[in-house]
Parts: sequence; C-alpha cells; structure tokens
Amino acid sequence: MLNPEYKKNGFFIVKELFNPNELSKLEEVIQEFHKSWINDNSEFYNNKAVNSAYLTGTKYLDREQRLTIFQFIGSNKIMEILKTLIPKGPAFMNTQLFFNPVNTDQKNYWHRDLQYLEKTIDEQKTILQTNNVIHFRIPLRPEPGLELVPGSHEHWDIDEEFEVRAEKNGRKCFEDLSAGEQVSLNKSDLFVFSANMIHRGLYGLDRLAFDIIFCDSDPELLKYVEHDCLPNNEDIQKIENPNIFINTISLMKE
Ligand SMILES: O=C(O)CCC(=O)C(=O)O
Repeated sequence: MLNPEYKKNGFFIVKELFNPNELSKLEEVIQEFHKSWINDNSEFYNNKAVNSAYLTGTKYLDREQRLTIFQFIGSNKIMEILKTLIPKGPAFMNTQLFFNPVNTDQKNYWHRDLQYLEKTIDEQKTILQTNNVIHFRIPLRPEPGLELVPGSHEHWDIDEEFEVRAEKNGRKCFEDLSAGEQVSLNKSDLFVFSANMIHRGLYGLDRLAFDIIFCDSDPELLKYVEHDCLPNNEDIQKIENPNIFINTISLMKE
C-alpha cells in the first residue's frame, strides 16, 4: 500500500531509523568524498555551492568505498520504505551531499527540482502528475532540515508560491511562504520527500546530509543516470537488494 503520509503531504520522517554503527562506515566514506570534492572544486565550494553529487562515481572513491554506499542504498531498511512509495520497479537516479554555503549570508531558495528540466510550465504540471522523483535524506549531523509546502508534490503553486519561486513581480525566491512547514532532522533519522514539491533547504548548524534519489522506471528520468555511478556485476552480488541497480541498468539499455 502507498505510504498515506507521503500520499497526503509529499514527505515524512522516520525518526531514529539507523543506529550509529550502521552510519559509521558510510560516514567515513562520505567524509573522504567530501574532502576530495572540495579540493577539486574549491572555487565553486567557496563561492556558492550547497551540494555536490555523483558520490558513487569512480572519480573520488575506490571500489570498496563505493561498495559501502551501494550496500547502504540497497539495504533492507531503505528498500522496505521505497517499496511503499514506488511499488513497481523503482530505479536509482543519483546521490547528493548537502552542506552549508561558505558565505554565511548566502540565501536559500524555494524550488521544485523539476523546474530545472527546461520544460514549459504546462509540461512541468504534467510531470507533477506522472513522474515520481524521491529524495531519501540521511542527515549525518543534526540540521535545521528543510521547509516544504505540504501537498505541493501533487498540486501546482498558488500565486504567492509561484511568484516567490520564479521571482516574479519583484518577489525573491528566499522570501517566506505562508504554507511552508519546517522539519528539522537529527542524525539517525531518515527524511523522505518528493523532489517535485516546493521546498528549500535550511542552512545552519554543521549540516552534512547524504541524499539518495530514486525515481520511477521512466526512460525520461533514466536519462539523468550516469553509468559510472552504478555498481559492476561482481559488486551487485554483494548487495542485499540488488534489484534496485539491476532494474536501473536494464532500463538504461532499452
Ligand atoms: O538541503 C538543501 O539545501 C536543499 C535540498 C534540495 O533542495 C533538494 O534536495 O532538492
């Protein structure tokens, strides 16, 4: 059955899902990635970045380190929850790591991830009804979390929301929205939210959040998956629920 809270609001939190042991190896690998990524992207990091991506790629991590992340993604805990959101053939899309901007005056921004797809507004409205893209956020530190507009994963913006998000009529994308709801997060929680919905990250504390992104088995969405970010045949055997990757790889061949 579809998760009722997700269906209604487009997000939910599972408090204290992970124990510290489950996160320690993952965290170590992610720290390594973060260090190398910052080294390699220092200008972007120092000027405006709030996230990196493609953590499971071969550029910064070795095979063992990547396997640690693949095993976490394909673990029973994650897959059991994903099944309640996308029951048929979910696919693995990408990973991201969210952190604070170096410039503490940098403002956050309301958005729907789909607004960056270069689609018309009508096309975006259709995507809202047809395509699921879901973030699984694993905070590695306590963080202010996110602010979201409940129900906006299925409903288009009211005027106030569109004006702020799209910066129309003199509005700015960091202005408060009346329907925004904040969810703060702790290490060991899992936060699930639809990438389609209106949301913004809240900067502060010492946030470091690992996001896994899953999607429907839709060729349009699979275009964004990088081959380099998927496990090889041998490593797939070492994952509790390898189907998430097997399905993704076979869809990419179609
Ligand atoms: O945490 C953030 O900075 C923003 C998160 C976000 O917008 C996203 O995951 O799409």
